[in-house]
Amino acid sequence: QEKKKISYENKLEKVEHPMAKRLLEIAIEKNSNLIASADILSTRELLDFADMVGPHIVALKTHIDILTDFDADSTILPLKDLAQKHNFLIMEDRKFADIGNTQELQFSYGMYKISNWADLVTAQVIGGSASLDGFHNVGVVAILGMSSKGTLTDAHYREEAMKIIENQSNVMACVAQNEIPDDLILMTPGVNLSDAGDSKGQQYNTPEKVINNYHTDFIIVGRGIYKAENPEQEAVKYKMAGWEAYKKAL
Ligand code: 5IU
Repeated sequence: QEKKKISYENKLEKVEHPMAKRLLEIAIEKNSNLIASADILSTRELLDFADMVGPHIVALKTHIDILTDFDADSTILPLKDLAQKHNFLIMEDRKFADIGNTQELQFSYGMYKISNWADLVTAQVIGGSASLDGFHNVGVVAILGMSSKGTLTDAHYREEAMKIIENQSNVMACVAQNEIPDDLILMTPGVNLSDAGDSKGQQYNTPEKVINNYHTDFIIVGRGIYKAENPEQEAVKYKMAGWEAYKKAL
């Protein structure tokens, strides 16, 4: 490996977005580059999970619309408390993919009112740069490439997507399965220590592989942690694997 990975400290000097700074500061403080994906169906289990893994993660990634019992007071208020208690950001993996006006409505209205509580939101860039203009007081995590088999995010798509990402000041990070320029934060899902994939197109790599090969800043781990018999122990394992790989890649 010739090129070395840039450190979180150095990246902190390059990023502009306040949410990017906060995320990097948490990583440095906690010695963690782990984002736990909580693809969990009930509020009780989501909160228990957040409390268990909270000390070990930089962000909790939610799919708030899969909760069967969502309620702003009993889901969001305690979740925000846990985020503060354990110092992690909340990243709603909404994957906005519409025109700007519709995305703005989806962001602030309906039953989830994402703009009230999310620190980060994911968005496709398929609608073009101006479609992302309406995301205020939040960090947009733009999707550059997907981990699933047969994804349409080929090299040409990614090249055009990167032009949007680099020129859109609301974007604070991107999600991809490849290396990106040093002045952006990279997050990589499709990370698992034991499985190679699932039967629905997901493809996995180890933390070491994505950090070493793509220089990813943050690994996103779902089933590897929340399906484990002891999610807290497993979160520690991924956190340590991620941090060791980071230090080795520097
Ligand atoms: N996710 C991916 N791949 C992607 C994108 C998002 O897996 O390319 I963009 C999401 C889907 C799920 C989590 O919420 O990340 C991964 O979960 P598992 O680790 O359980 O596969």
